[in-house]
Amino acid sequence: MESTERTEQRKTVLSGIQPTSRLTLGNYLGALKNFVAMQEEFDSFYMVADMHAITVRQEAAELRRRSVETAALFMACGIDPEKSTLFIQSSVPEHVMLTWVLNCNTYMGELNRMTQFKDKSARHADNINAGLFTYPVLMAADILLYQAHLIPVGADQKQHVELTRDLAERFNKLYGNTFVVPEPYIPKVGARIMSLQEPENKMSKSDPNPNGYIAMLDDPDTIVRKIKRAVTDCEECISPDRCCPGVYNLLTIYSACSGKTLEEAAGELEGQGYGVLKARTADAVVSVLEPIQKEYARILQDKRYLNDTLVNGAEKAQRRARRTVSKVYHKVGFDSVKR
Ligand code: ATP
Ligand code: LTN
Repeated sequence: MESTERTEQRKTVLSGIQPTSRLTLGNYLGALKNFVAMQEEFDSFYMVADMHAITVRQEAAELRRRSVETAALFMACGIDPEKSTLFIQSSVPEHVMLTWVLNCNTYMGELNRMTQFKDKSARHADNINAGLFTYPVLMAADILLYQAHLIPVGADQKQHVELTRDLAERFNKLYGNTFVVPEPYIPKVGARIMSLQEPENKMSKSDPNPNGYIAMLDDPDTIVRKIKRAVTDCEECISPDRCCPGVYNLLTIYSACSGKTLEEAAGELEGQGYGVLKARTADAVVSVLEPIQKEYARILQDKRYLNDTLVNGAEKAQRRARRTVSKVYHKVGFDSVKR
């Protein structure tokens, strides 16, 4: 096993999603869908980022349940544990071991510039904790531990991957070549799905208004209803340029879920009115999500298989992570005692 891993020639992909709430269509189109496609070509590591989740208060029993459910949803979308390494972040302690070293090589000014920190601290003003501030460093550790080349994420995470690149380059310069410098992989269509109610904001699983997002587990009637109610913000204009954010968002969703390009989708719907756009979009979304929901229900019934899969995933991930941590701990001088 070790030797096949060492001779692995393919590039490595890593990404994660926080189990903070029920995942949305934005998480699917911006991230998960690409995870599935990329596992065919790359050596892929996908994790449920439960350590990231506690930057905002979580109830322990709920976090535990959601972490496993999120892993089941990854599998239902097509993440195949035979092809990818699927694991829960907290089950690989090396993430924390590398984080400390990276923390000591990150400047306060760099973290102060992170827009997600500014947004989240405004939304959770009663709990602006140090973890929320240093969260991008934990994310950098997630990536650098696995020597990942490509990071599939939505547009909002680009800044964090750029920070990771800076930290990798800084460390490599100071201590000699240690980390692969990663690149973000951001899809052309679907990198920023917007709220159905306020199309100038990102569709978010923590939106207090459930009509703003489509949860991946919403039933077909709910999906149809939410899309029917979506804000359309201009006269009858269906066009692949972004003149009207609400309409453009629906067109993007239709395109990403039907496999058509934006131009093909706009051409097909031109002159047809928003009723038709909404009906086609709802049909396309239901036909993507319904099979995932059935598979999710099936996987969740076999808790033992699910747990075994996550144990295997953690062991496989840890083998890779340990190699990087040993290298780093040696370089910074943390191996003074020889056992
Ligand atoms: P929250 O909104 O609660 O902060 P989130 O929905 O952004 O959370 P994350 O776990 O932070 O969820 O994101 C997981 C992945 O999904 C990231 O790669 C992120 O870029 C992507 N993503 C999240 N929302 C969208 C969206 N609306 N459009 C496209 N990609 C998205
Ligand atoms: N911070 C990410 C989730 C995440 C992640 C990662 C994504 C945690 N670790 C490593 C890519 C690579 C977010 O979406 N909020």
